[in-house]
Amino acid sequence: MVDLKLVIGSKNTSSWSLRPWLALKHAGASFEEIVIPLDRPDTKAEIARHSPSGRVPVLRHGQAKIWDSLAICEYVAEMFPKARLWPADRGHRAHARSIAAEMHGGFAAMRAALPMNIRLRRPAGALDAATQAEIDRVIAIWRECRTKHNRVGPYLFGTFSIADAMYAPVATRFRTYEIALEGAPAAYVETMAAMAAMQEWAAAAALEPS
Ligand SMILES: N[C@@H](CCC(=O)N[C@@H](CS)C(=O)NCC(=O)O)C(=O)O
Repeated sequence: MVDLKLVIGSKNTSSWSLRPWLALKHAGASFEEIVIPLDRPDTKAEIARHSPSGRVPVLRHGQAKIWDSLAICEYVAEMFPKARLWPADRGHRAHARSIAAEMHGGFAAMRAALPMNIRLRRPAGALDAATQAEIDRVIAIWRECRTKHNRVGPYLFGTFSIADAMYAPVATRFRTYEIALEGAPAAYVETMAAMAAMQEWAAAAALEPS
C-alpha cells in the first residue's frame, strides 16, 4: 500500500493546497488527507508539526516530506507516470512548466486583491492597475494554450496537466469575483468548475466552518 499523506489548509481558502490535491486525484492516487484549518490561533503550531517551511501543502510519503505545491506536483508526476501530469511533447512540456512556474512565482497583486474563497460570490468592483494587468496576463496565457490545444481536449494542453492544477485556484477566483470573460477563457473556467475533483473539493469547502 502506498503511504501518502497530504497535509493541506482549509479547502475554502487554501489555494496552494488545491493544486497538488488535484494532481493526486488526477493520478488516481490513494492518499490520506490532513486538513489544518487556517486563520486560527493554533494554525501555525499545527502546520509546524508537519511542515519544515511552516506552510501547507506538505506531502508525506513514508518518512519523506515534500513541501511546496509545485515540488509536490512534480513528485506526484514522477510517482504516477501513467497519469501524464506533464504533456508528452517536450516543447509543450516546457511551455506547461513555464506557465506553471509563472503562476507559482507571480501574480501577487491578483492574489492579494482576489483571495481564493470558493463559497463567496461577490463582484470584484473596480480593480487596481496591477491586478487588472495580471488578470489580462492569465487570460492571454489561457487563450494561447486553448487555441493551440483545443483539438485535443478542453484543458490548457488538451488533457489535464499540472498547468491546470496550478491555474485551478485562478479559475475559481474568476467565478467568485465575477471577472468578465468571453470565448476560450470563459469556457476554460467552466471546464475547471465541472471537473469531478473540483466539485468534490468545493463540496468539502462548503461544509467547513466559517
Ligand atoms: N510557495 C508555497 C506557498 C504555500 C502557502 O503560502 N501556504 C499558505 C496556505 S494557502 C500557508 O501555509 N500559510 C501559513 C499560515 O496560514 O499560517 C507553495 O507553493 O506551497
